[in-house]
Amino acid sequence: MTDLDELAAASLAAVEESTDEKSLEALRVRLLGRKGELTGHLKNLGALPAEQRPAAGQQINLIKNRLQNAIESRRQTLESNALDARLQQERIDVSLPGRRRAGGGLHPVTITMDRITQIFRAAGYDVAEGPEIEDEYYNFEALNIPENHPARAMHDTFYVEPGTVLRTHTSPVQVHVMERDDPPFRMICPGRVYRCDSDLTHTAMFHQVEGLLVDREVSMADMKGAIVSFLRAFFEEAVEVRFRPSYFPFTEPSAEVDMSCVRCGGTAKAKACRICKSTGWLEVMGCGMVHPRVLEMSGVDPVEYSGFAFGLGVDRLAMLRYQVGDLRMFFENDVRFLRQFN
Ligand code: 2NM
Repeated sequence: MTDLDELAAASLAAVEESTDEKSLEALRVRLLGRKGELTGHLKNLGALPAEQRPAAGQQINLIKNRLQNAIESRRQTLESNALDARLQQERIDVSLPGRRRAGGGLHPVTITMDRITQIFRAAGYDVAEGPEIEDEYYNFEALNIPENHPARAMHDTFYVEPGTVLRTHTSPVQVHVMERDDPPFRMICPGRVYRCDSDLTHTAMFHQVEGLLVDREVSMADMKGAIVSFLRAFFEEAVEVRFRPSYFPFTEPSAEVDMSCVRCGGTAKAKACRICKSTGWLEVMGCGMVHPRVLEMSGVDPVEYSGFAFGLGVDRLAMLRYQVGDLRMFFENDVRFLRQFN
Protein backbone atom coordinates (compact mmCIF):
# COMPACT_ATOMS: atom_id res chain seq x y z
CA MET A 1 0.00 0.00 0.00
CA THR A 2 2.77 2.41 0.89
CA ASP A 3 4.59 1.44 -2.31
CA LEU A 4 1.45 2.32 -4.25
CA ASP A 5 1.06 5.67 -2.49
CA GLU A 6 4.68 6.55 -3.24
CA LEU A 7 4.25 5.46 -6.85
CA ALA A 8 1.11 7.60 -7.10
CA ALA A 9 2.79 10.67 -5.61
CA ALA A 10 5.91 10.31 -7.80
CA SER A 11 3.78 9.72 -10.92
CA LEU A 12 1.54 12.74 -10.31
CA ALA A 13 4.62 14.89 -9.77
CA ALA A 14 6.15 13.57 -13.00
CA VAL A 15 2.93 14.38 -14.87
CA GLU A 16 2.92 17.95 -13.56
CA GLU A 17 6.58 18.37 -14.48
CA SER A 18 6.27 17.12 -18.03
CA THR A 19 6.90 19.97 -20.45
CA ASP A 20 5.64 18.64 -23.76
CA GLU A 21 2.95 16.39 -25.10
CA LYS A 22 5.43 13.86 -26.42
CA SER A 23 7.15 13.19 -23.09
CA LEU A 24 3.75 13.21 -21.36
CA GLU A 25 2.56 10.47 -23.69
CA ALA A 26 5.75 8.48 -22.99
CA LEU A 27 5.04 8.87 -19.31
CA ARG A 28 1.45 7.66 -19.78
CA VAL A 29 2.66 4.56 -21.55
CA ARG A 30 5.25 3.94 -18.85
CA LEU A 31 2.61 4.18 -16.08
CA LEU A 32 -0.67 3.05 -17.59
CA GLY A 33 0.32 1.14 -20.72
CA ARG A 34 -0.10 -2.59 -21.12
CA LYS A 35 3.34 -3.17 -19.62
CA GLY A 36 3.08 -0.10 -17.39
CA GLU A 37 3.97 0.09 -13.70
CA LEU A 38 0.42 0.44 -12.45
CA THR A 39 -0.83 -2.23 -14.82
CA GLY A 40 1.89 -4.44 -13.37
CA HIS A 41 0.43 -3.93 -9.90
CA LEU A 42 -3.03 -4.84 -11.15
CA LYS A 43 -1.68 -8.01 -12.68
CA ASN A 44 -0.02 -8.88 -9.39
CA LEU A 45 -3.30 -8.65 -7.45
CA GLY A 46 -3.73 -12.38 -7.80
CA ALA A 47 -0.63 -12.92 -5.66
CA LEU A 48 -2.23 -11.14 -2.72
CA PRO A 49 -4.23 -12.88 -0.05
CA ALA A 50 -7.92 -12.95 -1.03
CA GLU A 51 -9.05 -10.60 1.78
CA GLN A 52 -6.61 -7.88 0.70
CA ARG A 53 -7.50 -7.99 -2.97
CA PRO A 54 -10.66 -5.81 -3.03
CA ALA A 55 -9.06 -2.96 -1.11
CA ALA A 56 -5.87 -3.13 -3.15
CA GLY A 57 -7.79 -3.32 -6.43
CA GLN A 58 -9.88 -0.35 -5.40
CA GLN A 59 -6.80 1.67 -4.54
CA ILE A 60 -5.04 0.82 -7.76
CA ASN A 61 -8.10 1.77 -9.77
CA LEU A 62 -8.40 5.01 -7.83
CA ILE A 63 -4.78 5.86 -8.54
CA LYS A 64 -5.26 4.84 -12.15
CA ASN A 65 -8.23 7.23 -12.47
CA ARG A 66 -6.40 10.07 -10.75
CA LEU A 67 -3.41 9.54 -13.01
CA GLN A 68 -5.59 9.40 -16.11
CA ASN A 69 -7.32 12.63 -15.11
CA ALA A 70 -4.03 14.32 -14.22
CA ILE A 71 -2.49 13.27 -17.56
CA GLU A 72 -5.53 14.44 -19.52
CA SER A 73 -5.60 17.75 -17.70
CA ARG A 74 -1.83 18.21 -18.15
CA ARG A 75 -2.19 17.30 -21.80
CA GLN A 76 -4.81 20.02 -22.25
CA THR A 77 -2.64 22.56 -20.45
CA LEU A 78 0.38 21.71 -22.61
CA GLU A 79 -1.73 21.84 -25.75
CA SER A 80 -3.16 25.20 -24.86
CA ASN A 81 0.31 26.54 -23.91
CA ALA A 82 1.66 25.36 -27.25
CA LEU A 83 -1.20 27.06 -29.06
CA ASP A 84 -0.66 30.30 -27.12
CA ALA A 85 3.06 30.23 -27.94
CA ARG A 86 2.31 29.66 -31.61
CA LEU A 87 -0.27 32.41 -31.72
CA GLN A 88 2.20 34.75 -30.07
CA GLN A 89 4.95 33.80 -32.51
CA GLU A 90 2.78 34.02 -35.59
CA ARG A 91 1.07 37.19 -34.46
CA ILE A 92 0.24 39.63 -37.22
CA ASP A 93 -0.26 43.27 -36.33
CA VAL A 94 -3.10 44.09 -38.67
CA SER A 95 -2.84 47.75 -37.73
CA LEU A 96 0.62 48.02 -39.39
CA PRO A 97 0.56 49.83 -42.75
CA GLY A 98 0.84 47.46 -45.70
CA ARG A 99 3.87 47.35 -47.95
CA ARG A 100 3.10 49.73 -50.76
CA ARG A 101 3.92 48.86 -54.33
CA ALA A 102 6.10 51.69 -55.56
CA GLY A 103 4.15 53.74 -58.07
CA GLY A 104 5.52 54.48 -61.49
CA GLY A 105 6.09 58.00 -62.67
CA LEU A 106 6.85 60.08 -65.70
CA HIS A 107 10.42 60.50 -66.88
CA PRO A 108 11.84 63.97 -66.10
CA VAL A 109 12.28 64.63 -69.82
CA THR A 110 8.61 63.74 -70.39
CA ILE A 111 7.57 65.98 -67.51
CA THR A 112 9.61 68.80 -69.05
CA MET A 113 8.21 68.15 -72.52
CA ASP A 114 4.65 68.24 -71.14
CA ARG A 115 5.40 71.43 -69.25
CA ILE A 116 6.78 73.20 -72.33
CA THR A 117 3.82 71.99 -74.39
CA GLN A 118 1.39 73.22 -71.75
CA ILE A 119 2.90 76.70 -71.70
CA PHE A 120 2.65 77.06 -75.47
CA ARG A 121 -0.84 75.56 -75.63
CA ALA A 122 -1.95 78.21 -73.13
CA ALA A 123 -0.52 80.83 -75.50
CA GLY A 124 -2.61 79.45 -78.36
CA TYR A 125 -0.08 77.23 -80.15
CA ASP A 126 -1.15 73.94 -81.73
CA VAL A 127 0.95 70.84 -81.18
CA ALA A 128 2.05 68.96 -84.29
CA GLU A 129 3.95 65.72 -84.53
CA GLY A 130 5.50 63.87 -87.41
CA PRO A 131 7.72 60.94 -88.37
CA GLU A 132 11.20 60.39 -86.97
CA ILE A 133 12.30 58.98 -90.31
CA GLU A 134 12.22 61.71 -92.95
CA ASP A 135 13.01 62.29 -96.58
CA GLU A 136 16.18 64.31 -96.95
CA TYR A 137 14.02 66.91 -98.66
CA TYR A 138 11.97 67.70 -95.52
CA ASN A 139 14.93 67.51 -93.18
CA PHE A 140 17.26 69.64 -95.35
CA GLU A 141 16.22 71.08 -98.73
CA ALA A 142 12.89 72.49 -97.57
CA LEU A 143 14.73 74.22 -94.74
CA ASN A 144 17.15 75.93 -97.11
CA ILE A 145 19.96 73.50 -96.40
CA PRO A 146 21.03 72.39 -99.89
CA GLU A 147 23.37 69.51 -100.64
CA ASN A 148 26.98 70.39 -99.77
CA HIS A 149 25.81 73.19 -97.52
CA PRO A 150 28.10 73.25 -94.47
CA ALA A 151 25.02 72.95 -92.24
CA ARG A 152 24.65 69.35 -93.39
CA ALA A 153 28.00 68.65 -91.85
CA MET A 154 26.89 70.59 -88.77
CA HIS A 155 24.15 68.02 -88.28
CA ASP A 156 25.87 64.69 -88.22
CA THR A 157 23.10 62.77 -89.86
CA PHE A 158 22.05 59.14 -89.50
CA TYR A 159 21.14 57.87 -92.96
CA VAL A 160 18.51 55.14 -93.02
CA GLU A 161 19.04 54.67 -96.74
CA PRO A 162 20.07 57.07 -99.50
CA GLY A 163 17.62 59.98 -99.41
CA THR A 164 16.12 58.95 -96.05
CA VAL A 165 17.37 60.12 -92.66
CA LEU A 166 16.56 60.07 -88.97
CA ARG A 167 15.37 63.66 -88.56
CA THR A 168 18.05 65.91 -87.06
CA HIS A 169 15.43 68.42 -85.85
CA THR A 170 11.62 68.59 -85.67
CA SER A 171 11.27 71.44 -88.18
CA PRO A 172 10.40 69.00 -91.02
CA VAL A 173 7.07 68.56 -89.21
CA GLN A 174 6.48 72.30 -89.65
CA VAL A 175 7.26 72.02 -93.33
CA HIS A 176 4.60 69.29 -93.66
CA VAL A 177 2.04 71.48 -91.87
CA MET A 178 2.87 74.54 -94.01
CA GLU A 179 2.51 72.44 -97.16
CA ARG A 180 -0.82 71.01 -96.04
CA ASP A 181 -2.59 73.98 -94.39
CA ASP A 182 -3.00 77.68 -95.06
CA PRO A 183 -1.49 80.40 -92.84
CA PRO A 184 -1.69 81.70 -90.18
CA PHE A 185 0.35 79.07 -88.30
CA ARG A 186 1.05 78.97 -84.63
CA MET A 187 2.50 75.63 -83.62
CA ILE A 188 5.11 73.76 -81.68
CA CYS A 189 6.62 70.43 -82.64
CA PRO A 190 7.95 68.32 -79.79
CA GLY A 191 9.77 65.07 -80.38
CA ARG A 192 12.87 62.94 -80.60
CA VAL A 193 15.67 63.92 -82.92
CA TYR A 194 18.91 62.17 -83.84
CA ARG A 195 22.44 63.25 -84.47
CA CYS A 196 25.44 61.02 -84.97
CA ASP A 197 27.37 62.77 -82.25
CA SER A 198 27.69 61.73 -78.63
CA ASP A 199 29.98 62.72 -75.80
CA LEU A 200 29.63 63.94 -72.21
CA THR A 201 27.08 66.58 -73.15
CA HIS A 202 25.48 65.09 -76.27
CA THR A 203 23.45 61.95 -76.81
CA ALA A 204 22.73 60.52 -80.26
CA MET A 205 19.00 60.84 -79.52
CA PHE A 206 17.67 63.89 -77.75
CA HIS A 207 14.41 65.83 -77.44
CA GLN A 208 13.51 69.04 -79.14
CA VAL A 209 10.66 71.47 -79.24
CA GLU A 210 10.55 73.75 -82.25
CA GLY A 211 8.07 76.57 -82.58
CA LEU A 212 6.73 78.38 -85.60
CA LEU A 213 4.46 81.38 -85.87
CA VAL A 214 3.48 82.68 -89.30
CA ASP A 215 1.00 85.47 -89.91
CA ARG A 216 0.74 88.89 -91.54
CA GLU A 217 3.16 91.47 -90.13
CA VAL A 218 4.93 89.18 -87.68
CA SER A 219 8.05 90.95 -86.46
CA MET A 220 11.17 90.22 -84.49
CA ALA A 221 9.57 92.05 -81.57
CA ASP A 222 6.83 89.40 -81.55
CA MET A 223 9.49 86.71 -81.48
CA LYS A 224 11.34 88.31 -78.59
CA GLY A 225 8.13 88.74 -76.62
CA ALA A 226 7.10 85.12 -77.18
CA ILE A 227 10.49 83.76 -76.14
CA VAL A 228 10.90 85.95 -73.05
CA SER A 229 7.36 85.05 -71.92
CA PHE A 230 8.03 81.36 -72.43
CA LEU A 231 11.32 81.35 -70.48
CA ARG A 232 9.81 83.27 -67.56
CA ALA A 233 6.82 80.90 -67.47
CA PHE A 234 9.06 77.83 -67.68
CA PHE A 235 11.55 78.87 -65.00
CA GLU A 236 8.94 80.69 -62.87
CA GLU A 237 11.39 83.53 -62.46
CA ALA A 238 11.88 86.97 -63.98
CA VAL A 239 14.94 85.72 -65.89
CA GLU A 240 16.88 88.20 -68.05
CA VAL A 241 17.04 87.30 -71.73
CA ARG A 242 19.44 88.46 -74.44
CA PHE A 243 19.52 87.75 -78.16
CA ARG A 244 22.91 87.26 -79.81
CA PRO A 245 23.24 87.41 -83.59
CA SER A 246 23.83 83.96 -85.06
CA TYR A 247 23.30 81.99 -88.22
CA PHE A 248 20.85 79.29 -89.30
CA PRO A 249 20.14 78.54 -92.97
CA PHE A 250 16.36 78.50 -92.31
CA THR A 251 16.10 81.90 -90.59
CA GLU A 252 17.24 85.41 -91.40
CA PRO A 253 18.09 87.15 -89.20
CA SER A 254 18.98 84.44 -86.68
CA ALA A 255 19.85 84.61 -83.02
CA GLU A 256 20.97 82.56 -80.06
CA VAL A 257 18.95 83.13 -76.91
CA ASP A 258 20.79 83.45 -73.61
CA MET A 259 19.13 83.78 -70.24
CA SER A 260 20.49 84.80 -66.86
CA CYS A 261 21.99 81.84 -64.99
CA VAL A 262 19.49 79.80 -62.95
CA ARG A 263 22.18 79.22 -60.32
CA CYS A 264 23.98 82.49 -59.81
CA GLY A 265 21.12 84.63 -61.13
CA GLY A 266 23.34 86.25 -63.72
CA THR A 267 25.39 88.03 -61.08
CA ALA A 268 28.43 85.92 -62.06
CA LYS A 269 30.33 87.13 -59.03
CA ALA A 270 34.00 86.28 -58.67
CA LYS A 271 32.86 82.94 -57.26
CA ALA A 272 33.03 80.17 -59.84
CA CYS A 273 29.60 79.08 -61.14
CA ARG A 274 29.90 75.71 -62.82
CA ILE A 275 26.52 76.09 -64.54
CA CYS A 276 27.25 79.26 -66.52
CA LYS A 277 31.04 78.99 -66.20
CA SER A 278 30.87 82.36 -64.45
CA THR A 279 29.63 84.18 -67.54
CA GLY A 280 26.24 84.80 -65.89
CA TRP A 281 24.51 83.58 -69.07
CA LEU A 282 23.15 80.28 -70.31
CA GLU A 283 22.55 79.53 -73.96
CA VAL A 284 19.06 78.02 -74.09
CA MET A 285 17.56 78.35 -77.58
CA GLY A 286 18.04 79.32 -81.18
CA CYS A 287 15.59 81.47 -83.09
CA GLY A 288 15.05 83.72 -86.06
CA MET A 289 12.70 85.13 -88.67
CA VAL A 290 11.77 82.31 -91.05
CA HIS A 291 13.76 82.63 -94.26
CA PRO A 292 11.46 83.79 -97.13
CA ARG A 293 12.67 80.87 -99.25
CA VAL A 294 11.57 78.40 -96.55
CA LEU A 295 8.07 79.91 -96.57
CA GLU A 296 7.98 79.98 -100.36
CA MET A 297 9.11 76.36 -100.81
CA SER A 298 6.26 75.19 -98.57
CA GLY A 299 3.66 77.27 -100.39
CA VAL A 300 3.45 80.29 -98.10
CA ASP A 301 3.70 83.68 -99.83
CA PRO A 302 6.62 85.49 -98.16
CA VAL A 303 5.36 88.87 -99.39
CA GLU A 304 2.07 88.52 -97.60
CA TYR A 305 3.37 86.51 -94.62
CA SER A 306 6.30 86.54 -92.26
CA GLY A 307 7.08 84.44 -89.28
CA PHE A 308 9.42 83.56 -86.50
CA ALA A 309 10.70 80.16 -85.42
CA PHE A 310 12.71 78.80 -82.57
CA GLY A 311 14.20 75.56 -81.41
CA LEU A 312 15.19 74.32 -77.98
CA GLY A 313 16.69 71.23 -76.44
CA VAL A 314 14.29 69.70 -73.91
CA ASP A 315 16.95 67.58 -72.17
CA ARG A 316 19.09 70.63 -71.57
CA LEU A 317 16.16 72.64 -70.19
CA ALA A 318 15.31 69.69 -67.90
CA MET A 319 18.94 69.68 -66.65
CA LEU A 320 18.76 73.39 -65.89
CA ARG A 321 15.36 73.24 -64.22
CA TYR A 322 16.19 70.23 -62.04
CA GLN A 323 19.86 71.18 -61.61
CA VAL A 324 21.05 67.85 -62.98
CA GLY A 325 24.77 68.08 -63.71
CA ASP A 326 25.15 65.13 -66.07
CA LEU A 327 23.00 64.67 -69.19
CA ARG A 328 23.61 60.92 -69.17
CA MET A 329 21.57 60.56 -65.96
CA PHE A 330 18.44 61.04 -68.06
CA PHE A 331 19.26 58.08 -70.27
CA GLU A 332 20.61 55.52 -67.81
CA ASN A 333 17.13 54.97 -66.30
CA ASP A 334 18.44 54.23 -62.83
CA VAL A 335 15.26 54.09 -60.73
CA ARG A 336 17.04 55.73 -57.78
CA PHE A 337 17.51 58.78 -60.02
CA LEU A 338 14.08 58.61 -61.67
CA ARG A 339 12.17 58.19 -58.39
CA GLN A 340 13.20 61.70 -57.36
CA PHE A 341 10.90 63.24 -59.96
CA ASN A 342 7.66 61.65 -58.70
C1 2NM B 1 15.96 76.66 -84.50
C2 2NM B 1 16.46 77.94 -84.62
C3 2NM B 1 15.86 78.81 -85.51
C4 2NM B 1 13.21 76.65 -86.94
C5 2NM B 1 12.89 77.04 -88.22
C6 2NM B 1 11.78 76.35 -88.55
C7 2NM B 1 11.01 76.40 -89.79
F1 2NM B 1 10.48 75.20 -90.06
F2 2NM B 1 10.02 77.24 -89.68
F3 2NM B 1 11.78 76.76 -90.77
N1 2NM B 1 11.45 75.58 -87.51
N2 2NM B 1 12.33 75.78 -86.54
C8 2NM B 1 14.32 77.11 -86.14
C9 2NM B 1 14.79 78.39 -86.26
C10 2NM B 1 14.89 76.25 -85.26
O1 2NM B 1 16.48 75.73 -83.65
C11 2NM B 1 17.65 76.01 -82.97
